[in-house]
Amino acid sequence: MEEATISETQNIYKFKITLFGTSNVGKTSLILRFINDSFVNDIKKTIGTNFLIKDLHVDNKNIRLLIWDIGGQAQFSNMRSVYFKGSNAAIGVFDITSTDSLLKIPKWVMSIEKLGLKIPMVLLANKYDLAPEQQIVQEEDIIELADQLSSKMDRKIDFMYTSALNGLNVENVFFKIARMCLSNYSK
Ligand SMILES: Nc1nc2c(ncn2[C@@H]2O[C@H](COP(=O)(O)OP(=O)(O)O)[C@@H](O)[C@H]2O)c(=O)[nH]1
Ligand SMILES: [Mg+2]
Repeated sequence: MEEATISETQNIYKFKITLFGTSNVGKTSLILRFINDSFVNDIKKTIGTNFLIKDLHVDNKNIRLLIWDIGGQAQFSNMRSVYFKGSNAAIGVFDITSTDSLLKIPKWVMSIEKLGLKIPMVLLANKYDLAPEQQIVQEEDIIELADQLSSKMDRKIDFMYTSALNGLNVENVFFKIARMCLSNYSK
């Protein structure tokens, strides 16, 4: 007799995770790093919206993350409600070499909030593999923004340094988000 797979015998928690942030910050690369443990140097600009699936085992629970990668259209604010609909968590990404990419984050957070989504959020300071002199966004500015958003949103919004290139913190981020979704779910 064949053994039943875990999915047949146990509950799977399904969580939709949406990534947001301006283009070129590394959203697609972070997802590919997490899903395939790979880095592609020349990925084409994400067209449309795609999602990828990753199954995790967290705190003895089976979790399926549906990770949504934003495409060109969702950069337009009128498309965002479609993109964020039903999200259980959101990950905001900026690039430590681009102040503009950090400054774009609050707009996104506000548009998620406007949709009435009280979901967990994490900010990622990506491309941390680059040489320190290439880091233009200062840590104190990141902390200040995260604090401002936290008080506005009335929940803690943390940030983490990541690199899709060398994998720094990539797994940690998704496991952290999965845990946040779980604890939100069981409330
Ligand atoms: N050095 C470095 N480059 C990265 C990293 N993540 C992405 N990139 C590069 O940044 C560019 C934009 O990445 P992409 O994933 O397409 O960004 P997206 O537009 O936010 O999806 C590409 O040339 C990637 O190779 C990273 O962590 N470190
Ligand atoms: Mg992309």
